[in-house]
Amino acid sequence: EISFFFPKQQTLAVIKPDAMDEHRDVILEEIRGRGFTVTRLKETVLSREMAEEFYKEHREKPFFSQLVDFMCRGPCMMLVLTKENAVEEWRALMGPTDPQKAKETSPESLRARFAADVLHNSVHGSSSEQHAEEKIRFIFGDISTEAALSADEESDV
Ligand code: RTP
Ligand code: MG
Repeated sequence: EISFFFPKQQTLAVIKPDAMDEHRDVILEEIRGRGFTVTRLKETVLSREMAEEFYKEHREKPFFSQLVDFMCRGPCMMLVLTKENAVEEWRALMGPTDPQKAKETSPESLRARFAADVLHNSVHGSSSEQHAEEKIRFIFGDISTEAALSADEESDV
């Protein structure tokens, strides 16, 4: 089993507003089926300010205001996922940003299956371990990494 070589890691996953009504449960099933442990879980409607802060790296992009509108238009599901190599594995399960590309290169991925277009693309995942730590702290406050890594499934929704 190759995962033996990877340390346990945490990543932040978000089920975006476009996927909450119809695809939330199947995405959660898929997450657990792929061996991720959901160590934190919360449903929340982001304020405009929070959405802007969450995606501040993209402030200068032409799609920024659309992205912020989209992210706070309804509830999101925020999850901390724990697994060996979680950051990379969750990005792989999501698939490429653009679902058109996802359909070509990774038809099994969540974005290939559920996303409508490059903006409304159903899921978010941290792009690095450092990014994950920062965003988990932003969304959940200062949770202890060690406690989260040893925790069993938790659902406080
Ligand atoms: P994410 O951060 O949400 O996990 O997505 P990502 O890394 O695959 O893509 P990123 O470049 O970080 O873009 C963040 C989100 O902005 C929206 N987007 N819209 N209209 C567009 O061309 C465009 N490009 C990106 C998507 O919602 C994307 O996930
Ligand atoms: Mg990104």
